[in-house]
Amino acid sequence: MIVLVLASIAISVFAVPGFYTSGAVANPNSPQTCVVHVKIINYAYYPEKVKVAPGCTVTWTNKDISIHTVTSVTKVFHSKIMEPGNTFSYTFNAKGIFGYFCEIHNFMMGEVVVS
Ligand SMILES: [Cu+2]
Repeated sequence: MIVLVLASIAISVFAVPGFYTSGAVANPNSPQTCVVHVKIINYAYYPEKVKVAPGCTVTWTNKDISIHTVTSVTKVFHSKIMEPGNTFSYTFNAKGIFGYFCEIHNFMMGEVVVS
């Protein structure tokens, strides 16, 4: 009986969503689940700089009241105009430093470091 109770406690602990995943942290051991989120808030990318492992996907979400873009400095990736609430994703397979900006507001800049 005690064993059964302990077993059910253990199952409920491990069944908690997110128990193993930490969301924003890139895990090179499971590239298929590697998604890093960047928010666009108040005319800025947050966080402004993210560091990921090769194979990771970065997803930008426009949480601002204005339209924006995510445009690679070296033309590696380029979102369409993102309305509030829209998302844009790009999977970084190559190592490097990828600067990007907003075509509408040139002062908005961010960076993805793949290493
Ligand atoms: Cu913008």
